[in-house]
Amino acid sequence: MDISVVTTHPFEDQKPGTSGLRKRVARFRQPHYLENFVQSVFDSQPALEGAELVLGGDGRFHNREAIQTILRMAAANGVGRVVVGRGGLLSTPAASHLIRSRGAAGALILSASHNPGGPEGDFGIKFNTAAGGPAPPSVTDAIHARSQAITHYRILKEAVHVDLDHLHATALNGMDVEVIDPVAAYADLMDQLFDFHAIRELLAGDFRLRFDAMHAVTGPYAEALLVDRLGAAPESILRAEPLGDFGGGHPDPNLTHARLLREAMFGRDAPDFGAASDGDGDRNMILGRHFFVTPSDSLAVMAANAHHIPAFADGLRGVARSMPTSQAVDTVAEARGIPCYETPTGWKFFGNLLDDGRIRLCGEESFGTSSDHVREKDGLWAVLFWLNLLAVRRQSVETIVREHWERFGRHYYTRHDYEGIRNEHAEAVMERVRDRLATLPGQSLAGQTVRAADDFAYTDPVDGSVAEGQGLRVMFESGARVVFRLSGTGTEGATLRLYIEQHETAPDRLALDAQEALRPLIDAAGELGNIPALTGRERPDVVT
Ligand code: VG1
Ligand code: CO
Repeated sequence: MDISVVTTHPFEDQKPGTSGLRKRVARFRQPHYLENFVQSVFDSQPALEGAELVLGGDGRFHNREAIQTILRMAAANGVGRVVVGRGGLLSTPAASHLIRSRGAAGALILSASHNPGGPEGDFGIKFNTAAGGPAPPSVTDAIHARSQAITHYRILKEAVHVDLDHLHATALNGMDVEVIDPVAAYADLMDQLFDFHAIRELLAGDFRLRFDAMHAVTGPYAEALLVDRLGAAPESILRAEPLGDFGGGHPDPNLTHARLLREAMFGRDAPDFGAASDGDGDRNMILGRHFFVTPSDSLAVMAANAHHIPAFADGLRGVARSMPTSQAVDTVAEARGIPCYETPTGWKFFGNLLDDGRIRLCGEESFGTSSDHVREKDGLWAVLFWLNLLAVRRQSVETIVREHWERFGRHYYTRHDYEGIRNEHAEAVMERVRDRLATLPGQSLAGQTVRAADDFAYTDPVDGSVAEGQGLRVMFESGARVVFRLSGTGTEGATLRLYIEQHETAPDRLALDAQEALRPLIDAAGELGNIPALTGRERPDVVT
């Protein structure tokens, strides 16, 4: 089959963000746009030649077309074999597992995660390395540099169409293509990590659960695991069918976007346990009956209860959290005498710590938790962790969390997002706060004394690489914190994130409403950033 060498020109906007390259679908469908980025991956990653590449996506609009294009390009670039999930589907954690278990050289995962889909929505692509995790900054920088100098890309001349809907093996210009079950290997891995027998017993009783797949990729995974292997009632899974536009919603598991689930869990006759995942299956939201578990608390509860889970029989060694995540897990780590690392936002920063065996559990405030079983955050893994814990402790989600607070204190936590504001407005807020960092220590804000304030920079303890400009931190003597950060996953304007936390140990102050408990700090942060005046927004768009 003939190969075309197509002449092209760089697109100036191909710099990957927090997690891959995300743009509007229309941008991605522009001639050469996807091709340029994919060729930049092949050009900057010579290890893919002759090797195996894992390929799949979250099923959003344009997923299948992009897969056909990438297959033709992989064949024209000398890739040895491509393993594709049936239907073009692979959750992000399942792709990570396939890389590691098959010894593949990397993966291309087509997803814009929690961003909306459909023809008017977003599309995305991320490259994971042979270690299984998201490409670190050194790799994304190399891909980006290549995209800015690209002149040609290689693709099979003929518009061959590989059947993605049946399990089979075929060849494309000498390259092997294998269409595999996207779920089986991942489900087997879960079976090794958790006590499925105990969970089956729990679900065989009067325990009821709801899982909201949000019409994204986790539907087939949840059905295989929760229903087929663990015996949950089929109607436990909401919105199980992956749809190109996610049924019109944001596949973002929080109380705003997972409204159906929220109503079920806070309504009459609510189930015992509720959970949701996002577009590509790496996020999780955990709920009990009439009870919401913040992601930061979920991570801390996991750290405190890991010994109940078979996978952690040998202990945790260490844990890590992204900088804006609450310090609830630090408190547990301290009590257990294990290290707790603080990394910048984005899963790629956990990779070295996991590979080096320094940590076995990590998480982010943005509904992401996972362990060393893969190199990605993992939504269904978190759900199974909680189910395993509930099966062992035989207490409600609420009781487990309240007992945790009694023991370790409660880290009141909230994140306020100002979405789609003008770039210059977001920058103005950041600059104003940055300008004040040096003079903040010793000052009093909201009746509390500032201990330190900085622009967070991280030196990776394994390879010494440095990441700067990772968010502005204001830290108080009480341990409270206020963090300002700009999102790196949006596709339109800027999103300003304000993260606020405060530790509370007084027994009579553990059951307050988080927004109320944090009100003085929220107001002080708004003033410090002069947010209403500089952005024209009186209140945030999303509060979690
Ligand atoms: C957000 C979250 C971050 C997460 C990232 C990717 O990034 O804050 O914690 O790792 O999304 O998650 P940002 O830059 O918008 O704050 V996912 O589920 O989109 O792969
Ligand atoms: Co995601």
